[in-house]
Amino acid sequence: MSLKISLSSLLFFYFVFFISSHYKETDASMASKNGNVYIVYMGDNKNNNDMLLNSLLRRNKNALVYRYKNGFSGFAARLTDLEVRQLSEHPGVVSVFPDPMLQLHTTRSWDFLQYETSVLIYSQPRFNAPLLASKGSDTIIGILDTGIWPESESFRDTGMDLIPSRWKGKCMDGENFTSSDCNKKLIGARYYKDEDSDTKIQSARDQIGHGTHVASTAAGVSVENASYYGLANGAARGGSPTSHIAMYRVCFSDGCPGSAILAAFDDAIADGVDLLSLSLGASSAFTPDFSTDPIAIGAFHAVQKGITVLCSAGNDGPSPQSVVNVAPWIITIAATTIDRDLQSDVVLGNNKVIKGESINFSELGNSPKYPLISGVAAKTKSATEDEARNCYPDSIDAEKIKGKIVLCQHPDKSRYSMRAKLTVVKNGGGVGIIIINDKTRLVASNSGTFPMTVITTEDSAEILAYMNATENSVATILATKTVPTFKPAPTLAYFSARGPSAGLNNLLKPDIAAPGVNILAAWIANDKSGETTPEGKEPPEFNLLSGTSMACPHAAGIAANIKSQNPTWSPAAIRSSMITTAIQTNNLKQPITTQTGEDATPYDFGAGEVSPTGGIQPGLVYDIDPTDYLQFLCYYGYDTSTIKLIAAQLPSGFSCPKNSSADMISNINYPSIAVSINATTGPVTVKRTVTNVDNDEATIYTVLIDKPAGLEVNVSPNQLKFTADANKLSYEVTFSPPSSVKGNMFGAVTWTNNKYKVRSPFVVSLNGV
Ligand SMILES: *[C@@H]1O[C@H](CO)[C@@H](O)[C@H](O)[C@H]1NC(C)=O
Ligand SMILES: *[C@@H]1O[C@H](CO)[C@@H](O)[C@H](O)[C@H]1NC(C)=O
Ligand SMILES: *[C@@H]1O[C@H](CO)[C@@H](O)[C@H](O)[C@H]1NC(C)=O
Ligand SMILES: *[C@@H]1O[C@H](CO)[C@@H](O)[C@H](O)[C@H]1NC(C)=O
Ligand SMILES: *[C@@H]1O[C@H](CO)[C@@H](O)[C@H](O)[C@H]1NC(C)=O
Ligand SMILES: CC(=O)N[C@H]1CO[C@H](CO)[C@@H](O)[C@@H]1O
Repeated sequence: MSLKISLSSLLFFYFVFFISSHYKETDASMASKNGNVYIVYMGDNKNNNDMLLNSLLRRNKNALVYRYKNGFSGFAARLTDLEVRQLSEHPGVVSVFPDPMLQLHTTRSWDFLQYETSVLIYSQPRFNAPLLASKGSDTIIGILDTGIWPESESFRDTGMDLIPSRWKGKCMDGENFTSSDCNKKLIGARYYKDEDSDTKIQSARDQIGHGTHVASTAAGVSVENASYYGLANGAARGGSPTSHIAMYRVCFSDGCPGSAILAAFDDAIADGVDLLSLSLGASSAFTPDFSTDPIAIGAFHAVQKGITVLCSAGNDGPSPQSVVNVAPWIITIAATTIDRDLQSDVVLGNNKVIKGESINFSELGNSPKYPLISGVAAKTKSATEDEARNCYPDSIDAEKIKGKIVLCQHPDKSRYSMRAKLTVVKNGGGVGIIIINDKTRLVASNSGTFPMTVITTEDSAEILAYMNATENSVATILATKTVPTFKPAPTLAYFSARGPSAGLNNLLKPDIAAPGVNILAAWIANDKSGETTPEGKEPPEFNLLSGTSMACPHAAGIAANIKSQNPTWSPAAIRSSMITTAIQTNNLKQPITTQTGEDATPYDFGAGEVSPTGGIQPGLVYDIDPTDYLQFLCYYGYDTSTIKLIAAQLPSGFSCPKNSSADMISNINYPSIAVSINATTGPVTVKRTVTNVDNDEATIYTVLIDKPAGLEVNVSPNQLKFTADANKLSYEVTFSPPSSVKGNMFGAVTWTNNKYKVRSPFVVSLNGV
């Protein structure tokens, strides 16, 4: 792993932030791609900005890349090592760090691609589920992504409200994009330059498709009869079809520079967006400190100004501690499957049908007439059995697989991708490939024109037994079909990043899960890439994609609906209403499970699957004042003087408690609870405050505790009596750990009156003795 930033700047990071343990050395994905571009972050400190910048520009007038001055203060510039050192030591500067390159959170590789439509499929009957106003939503969702394809049907503005008068944003002219491409649906489009390349299109026009897909998932209007070449056919519509969209193009084919992300936050705050949705982030291998993470910095200032920020949790699951975008001011979104399966079955010569998953354009037909062979039976002399079983390049004898369907293992940590294996079989003259992999079974992979399907290990036993028992075993791979009422759903997508967050045991992340597998949404109209447009076909208007990238805009659409019905609510109140109304059961009325079939825990899906409408009337909310996040920074390890730079308008007399420690993070008024207990330290008590947001003035809530055996949980008081004068009440939860137990214990504290259920998941992690 290369260490691209200078030693002096590293020393500086240690020196200023006192949190060296959270600062891991640069990972390749975070190393500055823009050569010597650095971000100089100056918090809320407006005045010093001009002075520092002017003296820098006197030295080198081409140094400046971006200047930040609306939402927060600072700049991105080309700097020498000496300048980095000097700026770092300047009293008005919070941090100086190399411009990182962040990545989109679509599927990690071609290994899992793309489907679906309506968000509102897990709607469970709730007490008094409110009807959404069909008109009148004034909400503006800002999206930081790859740009947008304005001609897509999803962005028609028929029936849309006028552009809100408070909107101050722009629809920037650029290459192949003019201000007339905006309308009452797409009200803003900005783009940021790609420092590295002159050849890429300089405009908000999407060249990749991701931004178009995400924007239509958040707020696209309903388009009838949408499909991906006939698959997943139905009406495609966004989570909040009445909301306006503002696109900020910050990503390019090689990623999303942190300097551009900050420029977009800076603009969006001034433009007047209500929410921001980001389907991108750093790799989980790199855990940036909050003051060197462009998303954490930008989101912090947005939230201070009342803008709700939602981010994808990342696709590095299912390993623990893979979740990213974990700042407490961000709503962090995990991904689940939906109740539609893209099924591509294998039919054996004995007419047995094995269920598989993929998107295929094959023409093998229904008759099982193609000889079956396993990779290992087609081994070349030089290859090992294991390599051949896995269909690695150079391990398969082309003579042996000609005209046959080849069975290939694909363990989770396979050295080669599914695509590489497909190529091996295709180039060797095979007619189809059956891949054995348990995790990807529910996430459709697009195999283009070559027949492919993915089956589970359990199902593969049947094929192997048939092959073993039959001299001339044969099979076919059937056309992909959409199974519309697949059960169980939702389940956690295997790629969805998991908690706990590294170095932050006292805050539960991810917050909530939303549909992110096989999502059907708008696409760019000129995509000729083989991955999306099979040979000989016209590009599709809609595409199927998977990733927490697809889950985040679903949640953003729902958050926008909550905001439009409750315009005065803070970002924390919006998050609280989503978390406390989340759903934990699937369409079999069983607990939602993970890819392994085990019950999902809060480390997998936070509070559960987001409810499409429940959050509009949650009963109670756990609110957080923006200044409470400054307390968080104290507990996390920042000192008072750094916090003074980050937030200029501190409450008078603000200072970090002398005994600030990570344990105190558990006491932030978060709608979920995470405590980390050392069994020898005894019981731990956390405090929460709830606000009654229902119209009913007097009401009594009582507590229900769902706890695992062995853990003692006491809530005091166990009744909350709200009146017209007392709409804000506090309670305490005490967790008494069992002796000599290690690991995590999960449960929930639920407040209920006869109308609402307000549920907070908790996790107690026991260090043991
Ligand atoms: C430019 O926009 C038109 C649609 O107005 C589209 O057909 C064309 O492919 C676009 N070109 C690029 C390079 O995006
Ligand atoms: C729906 O789309 C398919 C092809 O995608 C087309 O054949 C069919 O005519 C369309 N139906 C309607 C009602 O537009
Ligand atoms: C194949 O069949 C033989 C005998 O019928 C049996 O001993 C062997 O275990 C079978 N192998 C597999 C992989 O099913
Ligand atoms: C920290 O100190 C404050 C008084 O300044 C006290 O109220 C609080 O209980 C202490 N917290 C811890 C965790 O020691
Ligand atoms: C638990 O706390 C005790 C006393 O504070 C300390 O000696 C011990 O090392 C701690 N154990 C762990 C696993 O943190
Ligand atoms: C989506 C799609 O085109 N699926 C195709 C899969 O393969 C069969 C033939 O085996 C086609 O009929 C389907 O159209």
